[in-house]
Parts: sequence; structure tokens; C-alpha cells
Amino acid sequence: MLSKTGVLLVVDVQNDFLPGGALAVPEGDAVIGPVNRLAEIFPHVVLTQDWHPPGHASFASRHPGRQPFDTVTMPYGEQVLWPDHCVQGRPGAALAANLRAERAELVIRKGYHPDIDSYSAFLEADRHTRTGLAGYLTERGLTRLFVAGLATDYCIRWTALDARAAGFDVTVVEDAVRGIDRDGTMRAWAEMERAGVQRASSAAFG
Ligand code: VGL
Ligand code: ZN
Repeated sequence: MLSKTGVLLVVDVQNDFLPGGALAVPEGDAVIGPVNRLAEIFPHVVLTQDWHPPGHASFASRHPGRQPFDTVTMPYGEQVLWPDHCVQGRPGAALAANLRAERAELVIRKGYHPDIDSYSAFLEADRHTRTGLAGYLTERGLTRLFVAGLATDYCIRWTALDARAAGFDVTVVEDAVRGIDRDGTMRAWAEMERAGVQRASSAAFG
């Protein structure tokens, strides 16, 4: 399974998404064990980091009268509003201290445009602005993606769907992801399955 075209894509394992963080994902820290194990054995490892400027358009604090988890309409469509999180250079944006991913060959940051969110590691929320990741992977011949990290119903979902649309072979490592919302996570799995995203347990590797 671990052919040299395989790459582990570790999405947003950052302090703000872990217990005690600004946008804590329930059991978010449970992904770290399997991710660490996979990051040792995969031929290639790439990380993403949610990386917002202060006052980012996805922050509820930027929208008077709105609360986190409200939805607003942005020029590019519907946007869920979040607590301030993963602000560039702040401790909440740092990768989890116990993430053992020093073998990672690339860290791709996303969500840094002040007025555009980006759940996907490939395509920002305007569905037009590209992050460059597809080009990087293609140029290096890394065609089989194994996705882990946070959160199943947002960044994992959008990343996996966009990777499929870009022609990659995609597997989500089910015990190495966690979601924010239970129903949203169920819908995300159904949607990913319809798009041809495969699902595997980390026990299937190495
Ligand atoms: C994420 C909400 C806002 C994620 C990032 O990593 O899934 N979710 N920003
Ligand atoms: Zn974010």
C-alpha cells in the first residue's frame, strides 16, 4: 500500500483545534497517536496549517451582532463564522507540540487571505483561488493521498473532495480524523464516499 507515490497529508493538527483550544474539536487529540505512527512510515508527508491574519473574515468577532457558528453570506457564498482561531504566529496556530512530523517535506498554509476562508488544502472558499498544492504533488509524482487530521466535516471533507476533483486517488484514515459536529461529520463521510474517496484504518499500514 505504501508505494512511493503515496503521501500522508496531515491537516490542521494545531493547538486551537485540540482540547482547550479556541475551536476545539471533540477528541481532536485522539488523532495524534495514529498520525505520529503513520508519519514515521509513509514515504512522503505533507502538513497543512490553518493560518489566518488577525480579524480574518471567518471570525465572528469581525461581524457585529453575530455569534460563532452563525452563517453569513460572503461575496463567494455561505460562510460559517468561527471563534478567532489559528491566528498567524500565535500559540493557537502552532502545530501540536506532540505531533511527530519532522519528516514532513512541505507545510502548506491556508486561509491567509483576509477576506477568503479556506477549508480545503487545494482550493479556497471562493472556489477559484488555488493554494498550489495540486501542482506541487503532481510535479513530484505524488498521486495517492492519505488524509488525516482535523476536522472531518470541514477541512478534511473539502480537502478530500477537491483532491478527488483534481484527479488524485484519495483515502481518508478513519481513526486519524475527528469532526466538529456529529451530523455534519456523518454527511461528510457520505459525501466523500459518493465522490470515490476511500476509507481505511491506520492499522492497515505498516
Ligand atoms: C477548520 C473551521 C475553521 C478545520 C478550519 O481545520 O476544519 N474548521 N477553520
Ligand atoms: Zn480556520
